[in-house]
Amino acid sequence: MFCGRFSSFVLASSLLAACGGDDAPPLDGTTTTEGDSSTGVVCDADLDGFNSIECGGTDCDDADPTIYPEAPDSAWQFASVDAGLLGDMMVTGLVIDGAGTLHAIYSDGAESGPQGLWHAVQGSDGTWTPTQITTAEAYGDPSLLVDGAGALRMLITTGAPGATQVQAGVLQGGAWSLEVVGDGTSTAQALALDGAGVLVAVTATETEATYWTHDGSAWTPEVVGPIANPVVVRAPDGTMQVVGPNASVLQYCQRDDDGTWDCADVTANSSVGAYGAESYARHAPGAALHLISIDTVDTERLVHRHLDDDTWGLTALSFLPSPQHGYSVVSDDSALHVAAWSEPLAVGALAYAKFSGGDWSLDETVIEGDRNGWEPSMVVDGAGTPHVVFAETIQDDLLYAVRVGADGIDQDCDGVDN
Ligand SMILES: [Ca+2]
Ligand SMILES: [Ca+2]
Ligand SMILES: [Ca+2]
Ligand SMILES: [Ca+2]
Repeated sequence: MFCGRFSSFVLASSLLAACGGDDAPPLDGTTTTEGDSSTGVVCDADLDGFNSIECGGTDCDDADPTIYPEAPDSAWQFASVDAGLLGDMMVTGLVIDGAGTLHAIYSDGAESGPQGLWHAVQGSDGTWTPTQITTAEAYGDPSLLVDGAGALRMLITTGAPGATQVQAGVLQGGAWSLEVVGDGTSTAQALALDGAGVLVAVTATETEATYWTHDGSAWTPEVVGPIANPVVVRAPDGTMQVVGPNASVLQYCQRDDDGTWDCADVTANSSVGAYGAESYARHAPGAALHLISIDTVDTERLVHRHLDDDTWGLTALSFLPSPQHGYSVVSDDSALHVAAWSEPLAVGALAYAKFSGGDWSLDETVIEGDRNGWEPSMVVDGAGTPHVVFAETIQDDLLYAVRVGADGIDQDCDGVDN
């Protein structure tokens, strides 16, 4: 993969020969600005290590050594959000506010003793400033949104396993306040705004999901059904839906106008794996309901289901790593975006994929090798650019990544600038 990435001054004939393939020197093997001795054509005038198309190579004759067939056309750029405090139990959340500012919520993941809950804000220069909110015995995945008044809201699980509670937080006047929503063994699942813009939340025990409506001062519960680890979705017509596993069957529930819930199976057989809990559901693109979940029909894998004309289509996302858990799905008006990481720790990679125009049109690695990407949380801004925060547990850092897209240059010579 490093062929062609050497600076021109280190290009030697031995390196070029090792690169081979499409860009092996054509004709008599000469690849220099001096031209080919049999034709007089200059095959690699820009000395990027790739011969021009005219010489049978794949370089786009750009006269630029930084533009060549293996150059990354779009690149992920990284920044540290908070270095040096991560533990193996950390969780993350990410949201973008009305001013376009990114906010990350995360725990420090300490395995013993209290964990810290943190809020980091990205400044206009791209750097992040963390502030500790509070501490608790442990934290579960935070759900974040910006409400109709522009306030940052959080739903999070606190407490040790077996004695958890769900807390809701709001950032007002620069300070966070937290209140208990569900006590006992409840865990936080998701925050959402309903069709009328009212703040709602879904929590769950191991056997039952509860839907909560916030009237501005108090939370009112409704039982949804025997669903563990649900997600909540607002349909285009404002109807609220909850999806999650009932035992090993994935179920899909809709809220009627009178506040009752009707549930039906998504999967007719047992195919939701132990981590089907990680299912996510979104309405995008268009009006179809799309689910991304972990399924174990053949082997543990991420799958994409989409409800079209009362039939669930199914696509295995074999181009993404099979995560044990930990992936993030978001949508905008035109696309679904997935960030997923894979085990094992030492070689785990973070990957990104995009569904648009009826296809998974893009899949690529965000980070791999000597750095990994656990517990990703993603948002997509108004320009369709994905932003991700994740735990990098090899060098011990909470990292932020953004995909820098079209820049007017077709770096990889495939005819498309993206
Ligand atoms: Ca060239
Ligand atoms: Ca070139
Ligand atoms: Ca390109
Ligand atoms: Ca480009």
